[in-house]
Amino acid sequence: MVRKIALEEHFGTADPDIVEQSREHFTEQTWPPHRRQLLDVQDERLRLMDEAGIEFVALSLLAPGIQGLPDRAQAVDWARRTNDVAARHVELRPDRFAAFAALPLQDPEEAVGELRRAVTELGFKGALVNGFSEVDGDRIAYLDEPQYRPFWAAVEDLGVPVYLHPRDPLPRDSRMLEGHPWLYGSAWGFSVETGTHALRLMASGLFDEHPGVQVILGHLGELLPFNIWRTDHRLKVKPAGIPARKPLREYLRANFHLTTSGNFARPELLFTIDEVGADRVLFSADYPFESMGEAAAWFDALDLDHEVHEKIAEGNARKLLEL
Ligand code: GRE
Ligand code: ZN
Repeated sequence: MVRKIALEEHFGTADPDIVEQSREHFTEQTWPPHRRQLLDVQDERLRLMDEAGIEFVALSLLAPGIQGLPDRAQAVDWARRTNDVAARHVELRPDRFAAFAALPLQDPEEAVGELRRAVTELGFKGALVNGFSEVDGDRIAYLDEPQYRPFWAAVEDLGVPVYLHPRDPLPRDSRMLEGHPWLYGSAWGFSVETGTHALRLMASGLFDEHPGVQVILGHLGELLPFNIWRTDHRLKVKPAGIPARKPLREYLRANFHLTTSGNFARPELLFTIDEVGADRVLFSADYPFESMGEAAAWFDALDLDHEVHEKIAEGNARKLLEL
């Protein structure tokens, strides 16, 4: 068994009642066990980690989490309370758990304050943000927008990574998916939404202004490694006013880390290593939406060079999270 660290592993809380956000991804039969697994941190989760050889996990709130709360005051309150829950779990088992903060990005100043509190007072290792934030009813805000530059400055200053985790696009913005419910969620929509958000970050010039920022993407990079060359290739013909100074592929190779969460496919992994390098690929499962056992059995059996296998299993995570 290969000793591993995992970075996209979710929990939920019943107080505040945010766990119900995940119900829509399951059937009547499959929801109760997944609800139980989201609420559990110290019991079944630790047993499954032991069985899978996952020594250490960075916990994060489920999706869309705080990003899905259009009421600012509620977003601020629930972010604090769910971060306090995560902090208590880490305090009980600091040898097995760390945490990524949930942030009320509906209010950029509050988000910076909560990130600073989480990192400097609670010892969190970064933040996990579930894509765009719903703000005051029907507005949505992406992280490349100018009101978030102070947030990114704080991220760079604190030296912690931000995990850009999927969420679904809103139905009103999704004529492309309309009438085909299977195109929503983790089967497809999550990756298109999140990969597009990541391209917006790259093109915005964010990483020219804050070259120290590191963004983590799950699911082997949300389709980007396979298409980034072509994106740059076509943008040479028509740059369309992009503020970024470099080809986007350079940011993918300098400002992103990619995890194996929910994408347990050998050719795709080898391709991703080839595209961004073995130092930027990290093991993860995506529990409890995915099985830690399945992720680990696939990963452990890979015929990778020993040094590469070890880096992806835990070495890269130790460096990135300063463990
Ligand atoms: C995820 O966290 O990636 C996830 C969900 C819901 C369903 C599937 C899935 O939040 O992978
Ligand atoms: Zn996830």
